[in-house]
Amino acid sequence: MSDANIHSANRSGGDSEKGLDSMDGRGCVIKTRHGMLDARRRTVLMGIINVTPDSFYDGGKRLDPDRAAADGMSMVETGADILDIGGESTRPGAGVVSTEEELQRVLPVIQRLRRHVKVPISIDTYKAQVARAALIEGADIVNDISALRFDPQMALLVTAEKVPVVLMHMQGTPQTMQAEPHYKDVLREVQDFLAAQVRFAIEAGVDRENIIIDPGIGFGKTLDHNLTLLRGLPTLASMGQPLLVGASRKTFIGKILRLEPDERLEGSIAAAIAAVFAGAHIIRVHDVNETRKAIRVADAIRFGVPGAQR
Ligand code: 7PJ
Repeated sequence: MSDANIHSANRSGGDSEKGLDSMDGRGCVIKTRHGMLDARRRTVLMGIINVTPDSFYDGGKRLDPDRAAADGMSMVETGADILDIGGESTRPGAGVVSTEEELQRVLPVIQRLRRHVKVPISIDTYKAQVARAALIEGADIVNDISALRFDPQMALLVTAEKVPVVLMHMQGTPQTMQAEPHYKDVLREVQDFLAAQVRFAIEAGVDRENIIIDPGIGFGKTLDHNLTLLRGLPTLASMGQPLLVGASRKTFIGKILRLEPDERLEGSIAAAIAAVFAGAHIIRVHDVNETRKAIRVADAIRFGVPGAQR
């Protein structure tokens, strides 16, 4: 593996610097077919590319695969460590897309990106057939919002392919999830769900080090549920798996600020930084350039700047 493929801060730190680091290194390093993601001393940033007509923020912008791939390349130039490609909107109430349609949307984008970028690519799908085709075209990570529940073939696929998989919590389905989200203890229930799905994945043959967990901000959650989960991230980080958080431009930010998706950048950055300090390892965002700058400062506060004067 070449140095260019190692997405890490490459920095050695003494024990005295462990203060804000919730992890002892366990669950912080993810190996992919296109290099290693090392979140021990820097936050890993995932850029979102939705190839859909109806995603709530970037829907319709990237149906042209050349445009989608160009956007992905500029995300990498401005600091994306992973590109997450999705072909079906999972916004509340969105319609289901056929496998054929989803494939036609995502594959040309993955093919183009694979020729031009070295960073790992993740495929945002709960369909094993879509994930399989994406992996063949050079994708590296499966991002399954159903945490291996919607397609029984998915666990077999990620086991056979030995690729990292994101297990995300969701109450209900994208069609029903916002109807009446209900929990007795949202943090406890999300943690129990993720622990159960991690166990299920391991029993199916997935390596523990390939399992990334995600509380699924906005997926069957009220404003209060989302805030409780973000506040409770240290509990989820303590499960010992890499922790991914996606809050970018979501409705809960709109509810706090009374702003539409295109006006939620500052709120999204605040949520990203709060997640970073609460122990998230990977942050999934629409706005890579802006979020990367904020996270660089947050990471410098957490870990120091390599080579900085005392
Ligand atoms: C998430 C996702 C998330 C993971 C979406 C949106 C809705 N995958 N896919 N986590 N959200 N792992 O981008 O707002 O939070 S689609």
